[in-house]
Amino acid sequence: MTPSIKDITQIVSVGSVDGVLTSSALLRLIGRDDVGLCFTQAFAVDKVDCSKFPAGAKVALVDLAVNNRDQAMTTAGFIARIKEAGHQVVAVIDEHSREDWETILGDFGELMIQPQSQSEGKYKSSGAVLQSSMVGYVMLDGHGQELCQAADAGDRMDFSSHFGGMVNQAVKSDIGNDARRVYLARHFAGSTEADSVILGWMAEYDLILADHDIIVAAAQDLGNGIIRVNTVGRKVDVTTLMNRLYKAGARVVISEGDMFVPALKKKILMVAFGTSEKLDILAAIKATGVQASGFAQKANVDLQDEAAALVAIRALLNS
Ligand SMILES: [Mn+2]
Repeated sequence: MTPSIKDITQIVSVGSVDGVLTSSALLRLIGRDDVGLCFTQAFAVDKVDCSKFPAGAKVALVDLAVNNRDQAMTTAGFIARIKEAGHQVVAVIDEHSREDWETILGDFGELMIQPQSQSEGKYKSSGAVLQSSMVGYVMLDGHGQELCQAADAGDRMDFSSHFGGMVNQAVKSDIGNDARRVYLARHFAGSTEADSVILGWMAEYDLILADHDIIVAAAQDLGNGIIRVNTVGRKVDVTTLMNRLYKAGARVVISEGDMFVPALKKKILMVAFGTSEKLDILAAIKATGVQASGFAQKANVDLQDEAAALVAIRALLNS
């Protein structure tokens, strides 16, 4: 017998707004409250504990891309561990790359919902993959459709929808806290309005936005489109703060703040150079002999190296 959506007993989802809301819509479709739900990231699936799934679980993966950096170690290993533990993957609700999933799974014969590729234009989110896979089933009601649409908008940084706005605020005020994501997905599967717990998390985010206002008001314009901010002692949603500064015209943002350094296992005061442009900031800084970590568009340097790094960045912007 072909398994139905209602047979799913475990969801493993990425913790994006798309992932949370698509999982919520999926829970609504399944319609039971004994479904396991955990959140992860594509590069962290090796940490998912399959022994905590219900016995012989029928597993749906949501918004989970194949980890291209280390396929064999992570995604393929994860799928193998799921099987070894006696579970079965029955749905891959993901828009990142159908081809990558084909490489990992071989074929999609056992899947009731198959992964798609956003590059083909139709599926730009997991919400869209779930919504379109339900055409003909007519099981997704208005509430469920709205969850999928909010998920879809969220993948384009549009959090103006009813559900997207609430989930974005509640998640981003404690970004590493997956228990919030589980609570939100379960809550909105059955309810359209936030409860007092969720309202409290959203209020925390309002405090972060207030801190952003203070930080932006005190920002220094160093010329050449370089803006310097100090985030010390403030709670920040880095992505939102940086986007705000880039939208206001910053080409490079220098951000002084406490940064967690894994090698030292503690936070130290550092300076980050960031850009939204296609510039290799990290290479430019390293070329001057200054020690830097990070990636092309975001380089972290020690406070005492800021001046030297700034010279390199000015030259890069002028070139
Ligand atoms: Mn997505």
